[in-house]
Amino acid sequence: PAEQEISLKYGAGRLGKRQDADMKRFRDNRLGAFIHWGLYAIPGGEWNGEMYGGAAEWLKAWAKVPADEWLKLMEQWNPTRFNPKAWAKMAKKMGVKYVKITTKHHEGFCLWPSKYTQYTVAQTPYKKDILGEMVKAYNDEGIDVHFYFSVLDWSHPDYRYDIKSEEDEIAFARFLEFTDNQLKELATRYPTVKDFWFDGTWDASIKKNGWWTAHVEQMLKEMLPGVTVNSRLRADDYGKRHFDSNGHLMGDYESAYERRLPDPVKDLKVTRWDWEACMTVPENQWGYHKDWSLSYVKTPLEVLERIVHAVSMGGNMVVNFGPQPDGDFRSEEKELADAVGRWMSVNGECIYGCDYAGWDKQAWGYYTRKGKEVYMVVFNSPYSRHLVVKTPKDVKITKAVVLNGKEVGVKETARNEYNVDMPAKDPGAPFVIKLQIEDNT
Ligand code: JFZ
Repeated sequence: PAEQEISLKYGAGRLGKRQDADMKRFRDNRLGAFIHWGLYAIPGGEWNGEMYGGAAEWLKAWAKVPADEWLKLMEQWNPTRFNPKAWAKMAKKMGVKYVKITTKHHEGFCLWPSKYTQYTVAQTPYKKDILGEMVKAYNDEGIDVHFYFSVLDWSHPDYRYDIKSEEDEIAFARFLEFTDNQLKELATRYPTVKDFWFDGTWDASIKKNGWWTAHVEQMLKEMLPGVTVNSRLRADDYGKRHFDSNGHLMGDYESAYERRLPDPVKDLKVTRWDWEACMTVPENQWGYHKDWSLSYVKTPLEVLERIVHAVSMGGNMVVNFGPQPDGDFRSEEKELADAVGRWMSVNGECIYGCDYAGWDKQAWGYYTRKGKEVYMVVFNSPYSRHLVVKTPKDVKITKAVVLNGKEVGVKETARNEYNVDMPAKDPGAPFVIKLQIEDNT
């Protein structure tokens, strides 16, 4: 660390990207699915006859439902149409390489039979370890499983939003021990888990216990060598989150891009670290909500563009699903998964293992890159039928081929400027042109 930096006990443990095989796998996967599933799926945004437009997984807060009343929903947790193999096949077909599962959301209900609380799937009519069933089914399809875990826990009497008294301190210390136990339990029961994605870490109580966030990261890494942890877990000695007081990223990848993405021209700084964005399909619904007419629902095309946008800037994209209480997916989500999968099966080469290309963004779309292969992902076809490409100094284009299609013409129009032709027949959907280049930089 440079001299002007302050010394931190709980700051970034590492400078720059992790370069080991597990991190490379995380990064190369690029496309993931989020599964938000919990008791909130049962009311689906409706409480006592009233429909709430806010995020369905926050309904307990919107409708001001006391914890004990909310947790009675456990009596109704019985997803009779749940078919983990079908879930895994759906993910596989969509082309996602990993799935992030809510092991426990803010409500406190655990999808695994935790021995540290009574609020688990084991105490419902379903009884079985539903998380274990998911982990096995996804892993059997070769899909990595990541765990979402909310530290904030509305079911636990020892949780504190802030520490204002000695009593708070004692209660919260018990809570942190409970959380450690749950995390150790998850790491022990499901040793194939590749990643922990922490949430619910924004409260003053946690910011005042930055040491604990560093401890959790270390504990999980000792138990599960190679495991990755998101930046959202972390706070430093001064309660600074994601990036420490010296501006260095904590955890292995940045996880603050939520329902938004960095600007492809102005925010290129993100290409210096690993990051993962996540998105909802309606405006802001993670858990199942009965009424999707309450907000704008993104089309498959808009979802695809966000996936490509993230990868073009060296990030991952996680697309959210909120399964129904019966264990099936709503038709809109099935159709979306199909549409994304159809595109990925033709064009996945420009996503998996790809990174920021380092070329100036053009209005027709995005570049991605894998070593010497540069991909043009075209979302906006120009009337001129020429796709303008500007290459960095000493980089020449020698050939352009449509992925799973024909070669297209390339004309040099000025130094380091080219016109790449559109395919003869307009594909009518986003398409990818792979460039062969001569790189003498
Ligand atoms: C959190 C949760 O509250 C929400 O229910 C969902 O699980 C989502 C993935 O994560 O919501 C957040 C957390 C962080 C930000 C925004 C919403 N943020 O950093 O902007």
